[in-house]
Amino acid sequence: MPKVAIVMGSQSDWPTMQQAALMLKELGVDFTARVVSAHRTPDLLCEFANSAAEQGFEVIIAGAGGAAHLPGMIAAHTHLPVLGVPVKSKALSGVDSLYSIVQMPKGVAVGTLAIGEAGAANAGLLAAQILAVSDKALTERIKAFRKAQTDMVLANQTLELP
Ligand code: RP5
Repeated sequence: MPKVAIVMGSQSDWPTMQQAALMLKELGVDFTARVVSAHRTPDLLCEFANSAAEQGFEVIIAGAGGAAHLPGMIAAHTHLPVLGVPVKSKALSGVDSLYSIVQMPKGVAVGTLAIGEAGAANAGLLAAQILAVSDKALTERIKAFRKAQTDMVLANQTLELP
């Protein structure tokens, strides 16, 4: 049973949210991904969030754009940690999504990542880091990922003028 659920408000969020999925795959963390819309499928949202812990999920990644209620509404229905990804919107470039997700009132927490693909990838990474607190093998895989990243930067110091 996967411990991470990736949910998003629309199919159109998948090009962004697949970065979370790719990161989890790279780190060897099982996940499920599905579309759950706060305003188009509100009953599904409640059903999913209310039963997420019973289903065995331990972390939820929720991405949405525009008036992005999804992460906050999911967090309102579950005690599981929710990581919110502001998807870049057409009208306001994701600043609307960011403000909608990040400004949670006191008492219900959403951990908000950066706008767009970097935020989605880091949501996957952070979900893995949360699970790694009680998973030594995953901790080692995350350390190896970080070391490979560091080694790549150190190995490429070529800074040529055109
Ligand atoms: C939000 O509205 C979704 O998360 C998406 O980012 C945005 C636009 O959705 P579509 O009109 O592309 O389905 O609910």
